[in-house]
Amino acid sequence: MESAIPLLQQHGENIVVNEEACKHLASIKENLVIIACTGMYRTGKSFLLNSLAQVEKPVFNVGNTTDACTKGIWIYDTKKLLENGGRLIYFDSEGLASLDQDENYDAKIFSLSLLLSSYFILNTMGVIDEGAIDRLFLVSELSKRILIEKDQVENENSKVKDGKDKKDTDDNSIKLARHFPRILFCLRDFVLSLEHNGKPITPDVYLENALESRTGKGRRVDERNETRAAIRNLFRDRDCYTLIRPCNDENKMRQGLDLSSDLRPDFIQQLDTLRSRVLDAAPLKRVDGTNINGAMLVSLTKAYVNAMNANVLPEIKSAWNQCLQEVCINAYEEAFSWFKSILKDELDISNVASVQYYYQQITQHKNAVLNQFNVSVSSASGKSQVTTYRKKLVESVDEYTDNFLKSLIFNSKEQCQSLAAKVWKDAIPQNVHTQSKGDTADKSKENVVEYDVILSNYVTFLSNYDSEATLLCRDIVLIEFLKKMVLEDVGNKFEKNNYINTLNINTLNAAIRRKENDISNLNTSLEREIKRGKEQQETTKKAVGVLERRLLNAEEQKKTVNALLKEEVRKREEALSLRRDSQRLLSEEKTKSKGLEDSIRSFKNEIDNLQMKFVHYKREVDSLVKAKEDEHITSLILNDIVEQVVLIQVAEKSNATLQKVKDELSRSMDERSAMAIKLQDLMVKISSLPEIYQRVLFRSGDGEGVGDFYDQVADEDGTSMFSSWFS
Ligand SMILES: Nc1nc2c(ncn2[C@@H]2O[C@H](COP(=O)(O)OP(=O)(O)OP(=O)(O)O)[C@@H](O)[C@H]2O)c(=O)[nH]1
Ligand SMILES: [Mg+2]
Repeated sequence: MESAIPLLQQHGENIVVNEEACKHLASIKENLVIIACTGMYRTGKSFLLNSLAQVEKPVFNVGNTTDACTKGIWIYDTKKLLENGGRLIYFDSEGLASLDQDENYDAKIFSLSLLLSSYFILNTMGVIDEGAIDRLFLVSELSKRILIEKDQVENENSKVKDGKDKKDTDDNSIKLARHFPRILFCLRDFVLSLEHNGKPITPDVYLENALESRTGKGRRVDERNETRAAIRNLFRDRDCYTLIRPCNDENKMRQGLDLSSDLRPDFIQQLDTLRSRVLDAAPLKRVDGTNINGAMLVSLTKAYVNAMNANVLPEIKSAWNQCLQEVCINAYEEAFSWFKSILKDELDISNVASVQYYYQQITQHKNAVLNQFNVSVSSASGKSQVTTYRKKLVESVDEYTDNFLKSLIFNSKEQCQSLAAKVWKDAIPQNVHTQSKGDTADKSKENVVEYDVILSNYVTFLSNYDSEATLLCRDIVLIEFLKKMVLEDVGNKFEKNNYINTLNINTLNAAIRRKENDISNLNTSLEREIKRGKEQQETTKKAVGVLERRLLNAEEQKKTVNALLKEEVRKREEALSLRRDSQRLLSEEKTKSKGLEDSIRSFKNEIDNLQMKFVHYKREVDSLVKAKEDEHITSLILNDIVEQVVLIQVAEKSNATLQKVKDELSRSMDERSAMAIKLQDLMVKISSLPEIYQRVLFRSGDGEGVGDFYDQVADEDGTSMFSSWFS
């Protein structure tokens, strides 16, 4: 807000509330601190408020003529929040006792400033003398001009009759005081030193002194004392502050003071002090213990103004109740219209699939709307109006919810019904039967075919309908529709046309008979199939039995073959071992036999030589003996003989060795024969094996180059030897 705007203006006999100001105020959600300034006209009230508001450019008009400048009540929203959280708003009011206003109007403006503010600055010029008290006579009127509640009027009347007017007015003032704001007496152009009985006093003390009843008699004295008492009774929290003249230059004062350049430094200092005092002391605006926000202030203002315009006394409680009611109504309407808009925005026949889904959604929105209402009326929580309107909101929401659902159902039904009609028309050919012509047989054929066609058409209809129908009433409309249309359709097709029905029945009967024959044939062939199947089953069973037995045998055979295989492997290993032994023995025997034969041959030769020598020597000995008797020769011969004997002995010895070798050879031959017999047995056993084992037994590939056994034997010893062994 760049400048102050009028809140209340005089319009003829009435006071008018400015809607622009109301709109602005109603937008203020924060609690308010309202500082109002009132007092005699042309006493620098607007100037003071501009100074307090610390604005570069004056926001309240300041006049420099004798004509009253401010008319009605103006407001300026500083948009600042004080430490107590209140948004600071200044009220500037029209001066009292101006030439162009009557006492009644002044009283109304004065009363409204009081009733609407939380901090009330009463601006007066100079000291609080008798004249100043006279000028404040309106205060003494307040208790008669403002009611706390209606019953008070009746009480007032009865009490006046009882002669208790004075005392009861004071009592009423005391009650009224609870609803009145803190007051600051701002004494302008105050030049005197504050002293009492020669001692310096504070402005507050000065005020209290000034408000004390004066002694003396007479109507004027009583009236002033009455005003003093009214001030004391109505304003329990009182402050007083003095300000010097802002400027010594009369011309400047007359032309209007410039807040930035014309003011005396002392005045500026006093203003600063006053500002901080006021802002520290200014409380939140409260009524009946409740903080007031912008909308509530508007409501109260209107209530008071309406009462005044109706020439009835403004009634605080009634205005407050009205205010609460309006707050609740506004909160109710705001919340309810939000609820309605949410429903309209979020729920329609395209997304509400079922009533259950609808109520689930509603529950969420309902909680939100109640929450919103509670926040809006939080400042008035606990008041009966809040409870009433919360209940009303719940009822309205429920009613709207039900109606909204009804409208959804209605719309969904309409959509489904028109859709069903359209889709039916598209999917179900009309007047099929009436169009069909031809002989009975053809018609029967046609009608038999038509069952499938009809079924297919129905399926098409259902599919098309399901894909586009809104879920909420889809099924119910479909059922209703089908009830009507299918009966009608079927009626059209099968009842209304008796001829075709008969044809259909005949055709159907024929078809049924054909089908029965078919079924009978099918049964017969089925029985045959079953029988054949059973036989096949038996055969299969047997085959399975055989296979199982074969499998068992195979298993057994497998076991036997494995055992045989193991046995044959063992035998083969044994045979191989034997073969190696035999080979080794044969080799040894061969070597031995060769040696022996050589020895025998050499011994035979030696023996032959010896025998030849012996025969020779014997012949010589015989010839010697025969020839003769020479002892010497005989001796020599004897020596030779001895020598020959020795040789013979050697030969005999050789013969013995030869015999031994022969024996050895003979024994070796015996062993070889025994070995051959063993081998022969083995070969007999081997030859009794299946050929495959023989092949396995004698196959080469063991890494030692062992070939076929027979071949090996033949290779090493020749066939003659092998044959000799096995002969
Ligand atoms: N003597 C004196 N004059 C002042 C003071 N403050 C302002 N003025 C002058 O008083 C004249 C009136 O000032 P306003 O602020 O318009 O007075 P007002 O009380 O608002 O007048 P209305 O709205 O007509 O009642 C102006 O010329 C100011 O310059 C002051 O403290 N002392
Ligand atoms: Mg003014």
